Amino acid sequence: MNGQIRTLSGTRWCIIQSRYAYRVSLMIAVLCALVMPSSARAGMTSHQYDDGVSNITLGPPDSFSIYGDIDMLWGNYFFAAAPAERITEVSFGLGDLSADPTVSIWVFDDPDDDADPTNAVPVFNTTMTGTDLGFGFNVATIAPTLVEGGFFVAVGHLAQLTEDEFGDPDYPSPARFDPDGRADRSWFFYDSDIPEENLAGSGFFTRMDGPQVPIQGAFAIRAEGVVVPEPGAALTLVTLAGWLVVRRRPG
Ligand SMILES: [Ca+2]
Ligand SMILES: [Ca+2]
Ligand SMILES: [Ca+2]
Repeated sequence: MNGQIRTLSGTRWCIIQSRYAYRVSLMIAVLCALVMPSSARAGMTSHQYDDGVSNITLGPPDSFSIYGDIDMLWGNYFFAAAPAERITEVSFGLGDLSADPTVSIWVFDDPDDDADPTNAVPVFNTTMTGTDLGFGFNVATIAPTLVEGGFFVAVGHLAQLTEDEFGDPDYPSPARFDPDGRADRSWFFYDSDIPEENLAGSGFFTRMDGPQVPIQGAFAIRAEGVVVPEPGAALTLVTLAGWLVVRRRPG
């Protein structure tokens, strides 16, 4: 009898385990179905307007020599994948630089997402030594920086005033751009000291398709990010995981 009871008990246990295993398998399948679309969106994203051949550079005109050194900021306005991204890498092409080759890297989030960065808010900045690599890119790995909707990624450099061999004023031409890229997402700013907290207050700024721009194009500035999972998917995951734990106790 004890043996039969053990057998029956064991059989019943096996059935329960089978049902439990079936339920678990089913729930895992549902879980995967719900999470997979989110995981697919949660991959790396990249943003760029240039085609890899950015053969024109931009710098202050010689007529600016009355102002001395010119602080420059130039960048591209992008839209994050929904609902948000964390930007992890900024890469950029450069032309010739000042004797001090320091460049600054900036990420701004635009609160009204209107493709105009002049009211965008700086959310990340750092500096590094820049190099004119021709069509190659300087690469900056940055602390993951949250952006939502429209955001602006820019590079800054102080264009120092020097003289050429004829004694005429001479500025470097550090901002590399691609005349084949869309110009309506690229902007640049000039001032003696760019007010990054209030770009609209810069002494001069324009979109790269503005009337004062002789050659239009898109700056050779790219950004990479990681999509932030949607809160709804995360909540579903937690809820189902909780259900699995609760159901497991009777087994
Ligand atoms: Ca090109
Ligand atoms: Ca924004
Ligand atoms: Ca704006």
